[in-house]
Amino acid sequence: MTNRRNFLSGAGAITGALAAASVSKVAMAALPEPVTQTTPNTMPPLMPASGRPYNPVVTLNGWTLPWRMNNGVKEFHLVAEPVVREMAPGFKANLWGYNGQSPGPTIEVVEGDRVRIFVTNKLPEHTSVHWHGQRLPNGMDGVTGLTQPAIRPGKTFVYEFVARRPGTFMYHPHADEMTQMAMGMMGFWVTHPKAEHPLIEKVDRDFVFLLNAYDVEPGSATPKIMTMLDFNLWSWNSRIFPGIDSLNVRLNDKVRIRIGNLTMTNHPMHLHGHEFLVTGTDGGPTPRSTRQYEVTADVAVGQMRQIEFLADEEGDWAFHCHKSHHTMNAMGHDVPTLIGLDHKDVARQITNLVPDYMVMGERGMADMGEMEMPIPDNTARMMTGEGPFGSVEMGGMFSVVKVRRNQKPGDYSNPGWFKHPKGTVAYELDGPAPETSRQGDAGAAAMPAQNMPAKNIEVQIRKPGNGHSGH
Ligand SMILES: [Cu+2]
Repeated sequence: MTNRRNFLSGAGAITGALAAASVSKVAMAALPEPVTQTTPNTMPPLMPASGRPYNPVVTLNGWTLPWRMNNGVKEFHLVAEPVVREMAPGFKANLWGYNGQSPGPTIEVVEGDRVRIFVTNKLPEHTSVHWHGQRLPNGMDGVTGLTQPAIRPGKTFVYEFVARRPGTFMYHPHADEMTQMAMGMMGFWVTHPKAEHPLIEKVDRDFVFLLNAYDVEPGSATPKIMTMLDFNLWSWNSRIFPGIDSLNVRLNDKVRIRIGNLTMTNHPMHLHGHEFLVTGTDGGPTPRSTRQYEVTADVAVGQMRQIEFLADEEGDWAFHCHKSHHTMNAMGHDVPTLIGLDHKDVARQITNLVPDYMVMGERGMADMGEMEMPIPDNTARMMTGEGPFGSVEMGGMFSVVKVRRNQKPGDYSNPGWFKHPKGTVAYELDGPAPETSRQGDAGAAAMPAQNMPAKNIEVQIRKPGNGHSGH
């Protein structure tokens, strides 16, 4: 896609079909200083200081890669390298990533931008970068062996193309993929529209994250790379609950959340308290005729989904994968179901595996969330996260959308727990529970009035579709 103007500009312009390695000498002499990030905190949006204006996204527990303009070309420098990622407080994993973190930094550009990305390989093996979902010259597609030679350790390649269509994309290696994705090599890419777009709404908050998964044995720190399906850590941006930041928004904000799935299974993403529309995929904005209100959207393997909703209900709303074992952290496998069983023999077996293992599961597994069971060093608790009412009993792919009246526009800080208005929290019934009566028993068709709760709570009825005008 190199046009004559770019060629004549002499800014290290590269013809798309040419192998990047053979043309990069001039550019490499002056490649942009790589920027690294090591804090796992969610970084504030990176406001564009050069190039076309846009409304930046916020990467959950991540950041956006700064760029420099070079004769009208946006230049980025990605460094593929081993990193240490704190996946949750008290639990660090040895991963591979880009620029100090896994996932790598989010790349944000504007539709029509000419983009040049330098990729330096500091891994112990070769790699490449595939720009998932992009329209680009075939030789820039990053498939090792097919469209380019592998980037050997210590080498730098240059990719260059025009970000032709706006949307939600990602990047990842197309070289020894099973290892490199199992180790955390991936990143988000957003191409913002250059002008008002009939299918792309303006939003107040725009969050992005990738779904990823690891198999890290309790007590160790390096993922097992031969695992195909049986992962034990289900993460967003290589973080697991309670290590995933909440998504903090202002009441009545229009909120967009973009999600990409680079795990080996699908994830039905479920939002409480609101309905959303799927407004885009990695194929671009969805036609309006296809949009319907949902509270769960499945994100299949290798897919991206962007959802949008009006945050018009105050509170702390759970947002999570609906596969219940994806909202748990590492646990031993092959643990039998213990509910209602005499546990003594099983306890003896488990104790052989983990000394001081607490007997779990006689009454379900909720005990695991509450009690202080000894676990090996550097292991995330299976289900945890303290909430205002006790243990949340969640791990993995779980976070909270915090909708607050007083959250300032552009403020992404955590407002703390929701303060519920009086009379709006589920409450314990005083006195003994009523006798159970079976349906069909004589005289048991209707619940006796004396068993109804004594207190009255205010019930708010909201008509479906209200509050969505202009959404
Ligand atoms: Cu899931």
